[in-house]
Amino acid sequence: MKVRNSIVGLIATLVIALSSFANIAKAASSDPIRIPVLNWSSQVVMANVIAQVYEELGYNVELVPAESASRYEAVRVGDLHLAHETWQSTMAKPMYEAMDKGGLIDAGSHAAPTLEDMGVPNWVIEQDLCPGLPAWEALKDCSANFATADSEGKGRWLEGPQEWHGDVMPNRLKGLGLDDKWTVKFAGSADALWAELAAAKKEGRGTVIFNWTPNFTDAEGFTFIKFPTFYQGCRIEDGGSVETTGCGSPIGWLKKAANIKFPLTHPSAYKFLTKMEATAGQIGEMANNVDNLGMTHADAATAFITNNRSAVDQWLK
Ligand code: TMO
Repeated sequence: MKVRNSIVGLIATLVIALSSFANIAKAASSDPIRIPVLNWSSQVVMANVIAQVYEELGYNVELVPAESASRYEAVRVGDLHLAHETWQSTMAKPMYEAMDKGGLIDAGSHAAPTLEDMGVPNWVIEQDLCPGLPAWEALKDCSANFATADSEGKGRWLEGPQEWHGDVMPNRLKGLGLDDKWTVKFAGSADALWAELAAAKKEGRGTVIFNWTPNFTDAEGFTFIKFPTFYQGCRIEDGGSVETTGCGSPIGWLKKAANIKFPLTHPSAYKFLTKMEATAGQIGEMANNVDNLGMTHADAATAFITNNRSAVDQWLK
């Protein structure tokens, strides 16, 4: 009898201990995981992919509108838990600055090399609207074919929103000595870039836009202009001068970052983030689901997970 009582007591103690452990674990992870949402399709779809996987894992998730550069400080102080698409060319600096202050950690890279730069749809080359492309020197003699109503008689570079990378492209034109022939206009959104591609094609006029790879345009044919080779420090923002800032963009990495406490507060979620290594094809697919197929971001994410279930399961192992 006595033995039995003590076994019952032991089991009761264990049950209490286990349930309070479960409560602690639950308390730690009931803080919703805050994922930044920006303004280009693959980033937003990937935010939704991660959110849907985290919900499968039992976490609460919040999608939080954010800006490209300031998001790293938000991750550092814990207002956001992660940044899942960090493009080396335009986001390495704010990420490293947050890391240097302490509070943000590198959560590894995706399996895709990246490039963000100015370029042309392939038909601009096929129609010979700027003989000599993709070499940047060709731009010296063809600007007239790229003038628009808002470009003051110069050729127009349609940049992305200025929030993405400030004055890198206006400085590029100055660095190359092309600013008397070309001018930069900033698009209000990524969609405005895709609208410009369609409009220029329809009107049969030249167009130079900011674009990136991986993207849905990889499948349609887009050629990046070959600028002088990038090196660390060539841009004005990195300490360079007008003599060096004509450099092109680097072929870079695509990284993930997290708040330093994320591995402790949401361990399975952090592990998934580190193991998720999206390929160029997968990132292109995320963008294509929205920009070509017209899905909502949430539906695009669900379709992506269904179509890539074995990869997602691999990232969950
Ligand atoms: C940041 N982006 C991928 C749009 O160049």
